[in-house]
Amino acid sequence: MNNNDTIFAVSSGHGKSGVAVIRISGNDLKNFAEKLIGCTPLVPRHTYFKNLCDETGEIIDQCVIIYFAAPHSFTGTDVIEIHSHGAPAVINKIFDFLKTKNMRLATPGEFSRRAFYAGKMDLTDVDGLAALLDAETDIQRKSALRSMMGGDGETYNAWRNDMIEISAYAAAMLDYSPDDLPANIYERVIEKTKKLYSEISNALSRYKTARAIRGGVNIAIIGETNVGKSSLFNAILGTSRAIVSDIPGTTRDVVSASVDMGGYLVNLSDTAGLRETSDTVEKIGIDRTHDEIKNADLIIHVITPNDTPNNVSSGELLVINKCDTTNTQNIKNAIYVSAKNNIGVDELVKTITSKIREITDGSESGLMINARTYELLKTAQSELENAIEKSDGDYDILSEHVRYAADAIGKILGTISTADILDATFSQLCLGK
Ligand SMILES: Nc1nc2c(ncn2[C@@H]2O[C@H](COP(=O)(O)OP(=O)(O)O)[C@@H](O)[C@H]2O)c(=O)[nH]1
Ligand SMILES: [Mg+2]
Repeated sequence: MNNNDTIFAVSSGHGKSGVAVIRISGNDLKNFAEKLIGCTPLVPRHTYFKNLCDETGEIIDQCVIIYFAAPHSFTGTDVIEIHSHGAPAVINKIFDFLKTKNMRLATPGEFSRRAFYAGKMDLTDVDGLAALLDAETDIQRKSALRSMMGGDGETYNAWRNDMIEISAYAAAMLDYSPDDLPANIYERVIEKTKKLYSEISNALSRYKTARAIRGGVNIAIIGETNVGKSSLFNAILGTSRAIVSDIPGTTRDVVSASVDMGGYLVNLSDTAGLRETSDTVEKIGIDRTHDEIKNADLIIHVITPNDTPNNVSSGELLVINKCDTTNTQNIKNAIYVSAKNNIGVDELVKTITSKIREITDGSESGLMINARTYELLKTAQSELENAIEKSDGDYDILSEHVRYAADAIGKILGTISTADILDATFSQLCLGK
């Protein structure tokens, strides 16, 4: 990959569409843009409606063309955007034409990589962009957008600057004899380090919820056989995904589906009913149910009006199904529904949504932590802990550990980067980004 190459790709979606946006990035595209548009001098960021012609003068398509002069572009290089009709034949013809101009197809994420090198984005912005392109629900959109627009980068930069300051300050203390230093200076530096430690620990404790927003909240429907778990699963989804029958032990495997509940992406699972069984296959299903329970962020525990809620753990949402078979609704904190007759299901979905809101605790406004940033934050946290626990008045040790912590944050931002980190981050992105 050469940063001096002129690259191009379709930046809009793939497949047939009304309009396709083809983006070109290169070091000096002014002359090419002038020829393409047939106008000198060009006004950058101005839209030109033109017949786009190939080198023989044949019209390829009617297009809107925009020229962005460096550094005021997505990549920081010169950029041309061609808005053509979205037909594959048009796009292919434009690509063929561009290839004759010594340009090549971009690799996935290559435009963003250029933006990163030009200082237009840090790695947390790139993570945010990747998450935004994947966003399926409104909450995911918000959380990703915040990260992409630099909200996360700001927090990380502030932490890193504080760490560099503490480390440099501690190192400077070494040059003075203790008698020349103000009283309590060591304690004051430690206090600052502790504050950073607690802020990072706080962010880390939200990882599970941040992950739930990004990957979806795991919700499992559990209960004994025949209480109506599969019926409820179908009623929530509004489709007949799981098999419903009055034969106990019908559901033997976990059936999962993704559903948008109040803007949250939910991975809803219907499980095998919990009971003693000698059936080998059903036993495997019940083991899987137990795994599902472990993984769940929220459990919906279903019983019927004939059952007593003995085995319901705290934190589980108690649902009493088959409410059509009883006139009494006297169990507190339970939600009465009839999956079969679609009674109370909307209420249940509302309750689930507010539970999710409680679990995620407004995490969409916090740092968007992914697997990469999680590991590096853990490193920063443990280095700060070392600084607090192990320095014992020794400025050298204090300075060193806090500097390691600053390095970890630098890696999150990409200020300190290795080829591996960059490759992993940019490869999340698709072609044309
Ligand atoms: N009366 C009544 N029967 C229901 C209701 N929901 C489910 N059932 C019946 O209960 C039986 C077991 O349902 P199913 O969803 O397979 O239960 P699961 O074993 O817990 O998954 C089926 O015969 C359903 O038709 C309900 O709300 N009212
Ligand atoms: Mg079932």
